Amino acid sequence: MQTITTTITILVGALAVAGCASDDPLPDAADGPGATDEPAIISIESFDFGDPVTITVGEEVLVRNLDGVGHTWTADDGESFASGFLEPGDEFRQRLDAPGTITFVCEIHPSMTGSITVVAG
Ligand SMILES: [Cu+2]
Repeated sequence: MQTITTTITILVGALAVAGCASDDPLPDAADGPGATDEPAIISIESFDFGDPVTITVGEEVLVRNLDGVGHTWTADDGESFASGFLEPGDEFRQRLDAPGTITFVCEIHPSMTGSITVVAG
């Protein structure tokens, strides 16, 4: 009888350890393979491009106009990107291959500015 009690105690102890092990945090899906397939997103909302964005060379940016009026997403350097007129709800996707920081503006509302940094991969 003493032996059975000891065995049960050991089993319960082993289960408790296994339970603790399963509490380890899972790898963040955003860090896994395929994460780079998702573009960085710039949402235009309330006449604001939001916070500066950083991407790696070769990645894409998706600009979404969530406002009820039209905007543009236009690089100040005149060549990196120019979305043209984005109607409310429109999206514009752009891949960027040159490292550096690009400032941009809405040509319709010059007070709307922002920047994106492209870092070498
Ligand atoms: Cu605008």
